[in-house]
Amino acid sequence: ALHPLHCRWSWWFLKGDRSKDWEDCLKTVASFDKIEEFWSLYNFVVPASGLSFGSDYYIFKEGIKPMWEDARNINGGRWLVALEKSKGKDKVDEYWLDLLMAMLGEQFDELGDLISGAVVNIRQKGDKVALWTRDSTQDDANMKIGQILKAKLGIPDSETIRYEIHKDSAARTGSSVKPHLVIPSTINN
Ligand code: M7G
Repeated sequence: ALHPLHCRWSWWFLKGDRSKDWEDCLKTVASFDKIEEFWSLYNFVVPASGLSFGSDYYIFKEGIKPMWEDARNINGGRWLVALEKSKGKDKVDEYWLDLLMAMLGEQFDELGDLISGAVVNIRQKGDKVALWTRDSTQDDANMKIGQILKAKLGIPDSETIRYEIHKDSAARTGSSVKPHLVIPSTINN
C-alpha cells in the first residue's frame, strides 16, 4: 500500500527570466499526496543545485499559490535560511531535502496547520531555503517552528535564521528586509 501524506501538495518551478512578469515564470509541475509519489517526482526533477541562477522550487499545500498575494500568505512570512557560498554547492540539496522531510513528515506537530510551503532559491549571491507560515503575528508559534526547522536542518546554534514578513518583502526597496524574528535572538546572547 502507498503511504499517504497528511495533505495534498503541489510542486512548482520558477525559471528566472527578467523579460517576463514574475508570476508568468511560475509553473506547476505536479501534485502528490503519497510519499512514494513525492519520491518519484524528487528523483525525476533536476536537483536544486543543478538549476540555473534565478530559478526556484516551491512545494506548497495544494490550493495555496506560492506567492505573497495568495489569501493564505498575505498575512504571513517566512523563515529564511541563507546559505553561505563557502558551504559548497551540495549543501543546498541537503537543506532542501531536510526541509521537505520535516514538512511532509509533519515534524512541526500541531503547528503544521500554520505552514504554507517550502521554497528553495538558487542565486548567484547565495542560495536560500525558506519555510512559509501563514500568520506573521503568531510569534510564539513561529518561534517554535523556527527552532524545529533549525534543529531538523542541523544548523549550528551560532548561525542566525530570520523570520521576514511577506508584506515587508513586497514593499522592499533596498536589498534587505528587517527581520521580525531572529534565532538565536540577540537579547539572549
Ligand atoms: P526573490 O526571488 O524572493 O528573491 O524575489 P531574490 O531577490 O533573491 O531573487 C525577487 C523578485 O521576484 C521580487 O523582487 C519580486 O519582484 C518577485 N517576487 C518574488 N516573490 C516571492 C514574489 C511574490 O510572491 N509575488 C510577486 N508579485 N512577486 C514576487
